[in-house]
Amino acid sequence: MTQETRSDLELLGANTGNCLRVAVTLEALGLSFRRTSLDLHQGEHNSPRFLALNPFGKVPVLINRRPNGELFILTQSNAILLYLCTIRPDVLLPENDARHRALVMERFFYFLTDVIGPSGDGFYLSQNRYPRGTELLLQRTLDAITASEIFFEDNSFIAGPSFTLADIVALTIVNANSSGIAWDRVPKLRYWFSRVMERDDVSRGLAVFKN
Ligand SMILES: N[C@@H](CCC(=O)N[C@@H](CS)C(=O)NCC(=O)O)C(=O)O
Repeated sequence: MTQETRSDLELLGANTGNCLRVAVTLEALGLSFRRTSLDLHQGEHNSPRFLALNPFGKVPVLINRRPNGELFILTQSNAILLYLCTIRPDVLLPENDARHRALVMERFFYFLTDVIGPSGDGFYLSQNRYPRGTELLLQRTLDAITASEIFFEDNSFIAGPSFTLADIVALTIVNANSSGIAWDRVPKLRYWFSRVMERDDVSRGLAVFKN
């Protein structure tokens, strides 16, 4: 494991979508954190030291060291995102505008369940050599990305006029599938993607686990 920079927050992970969502969120919230990079190919996520943190043997893991030395550990990427938003409220998730918050959650869950879900299952089938299933789930992922074109008003973000958690969830999976997207069919998505990928916090977050 490679460790960098001291802080009360430590993110253990690798260069995968579930970890990058968290890394971009930490950067977008302006939270300093220590990165611990695990080599999944070397099985570092199955070491006794890591399994003591997350018995499921999966990344990401967030460790929050409290001032009294107590450790608070979270092991699900999307729970980590929501927890981080409570540390810096109203930056990526609206606090007081119930309808805007609901819209952010609607699109946050759209990308998690309708895009990232099939994408993850397709990856699993590809690893287990089911080419037809892999192909079908990739197409389902790309179709759901294409359908997200309806979320955009002119110059807007995924869930309204500001950059939110929904944009972070969307941009990591759109980025991972960018070569398969028929960009000429989704001009609003294309314009949004070019703008979010130019953001410094997004660039820093996407680079966190590039060794
Ligand atoms: N539901 C979990 C999934 C975590 C997950 O599947 N992590 C992958 C990397 S993206 C992993 O650790 N894979 C290693 C393995 O399963 O052996 C989350 O969202 O955090």
